[in-house]
Amino acid sequence: MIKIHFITPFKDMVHAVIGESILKIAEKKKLTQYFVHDLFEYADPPHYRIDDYPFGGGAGMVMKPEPLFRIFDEILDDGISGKQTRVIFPTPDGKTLNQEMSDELSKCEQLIFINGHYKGIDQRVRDNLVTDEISIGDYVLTGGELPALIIADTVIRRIPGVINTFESAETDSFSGNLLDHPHFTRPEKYRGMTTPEILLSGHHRKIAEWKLAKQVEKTKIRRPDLYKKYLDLTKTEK
Ligand code: 6GU
Repeated sequence: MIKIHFITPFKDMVHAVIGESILKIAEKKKLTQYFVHDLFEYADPPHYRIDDYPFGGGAGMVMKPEPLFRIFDEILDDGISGKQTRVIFPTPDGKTLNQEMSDELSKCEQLIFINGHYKGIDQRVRDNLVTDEISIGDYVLTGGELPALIIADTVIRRIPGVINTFESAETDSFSGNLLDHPHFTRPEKYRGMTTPEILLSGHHRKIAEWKLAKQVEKTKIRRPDLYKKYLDLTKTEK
């Protein structure tokens, strides 16, 4: 069972996401266990500040180191430090997330997400506690909760048993460097719009060929970068 911690000043935001849908089912199935740590509980009275002005000046506040170090003292006190643990800091200046990174993280015993804020977190936390700095793309968000939850979601769905058929996760976009093919379900004809004949033919080999052709066609148009990877890979396989 993988333990996933979220350290956050906005715990309701985290609970809202982990308390629904597949992430919740994963916990019910005892494949995951979630811990949400409220950063404010580790700040000093009487003001319980978690951020402060940056030394040297500049715009924006910086998250203070003490509450974060205290939470880590506590997590490590629980005797879980020896296990395979990764400490993830979602940040726009991190390495861009991809499927390979999610797959690797899904094999860890414990993940700790530090949900920070764009303008920063004291560098000593990054230097001494964080193992992985991950960005979810080239755009700016208001805080670390959404990216942490997105990263966690991509990791959790790769844990065997979380998604009903492992095949379903295997055949999604990005596995094999191809995007997914189109899908159709009943009704066969709707408001004059039809389903491709081939999918109704029952001819398994031809259907598989059609799906692959559609995947290749879509990838070539939408993601030339992935298409190149796909070509290079199929070349080396041959
Ligand atoms: Cl991981 N955090 C924030 N705050 N903004 C981002 C991001 C992460 N990745 C892209 N933009």
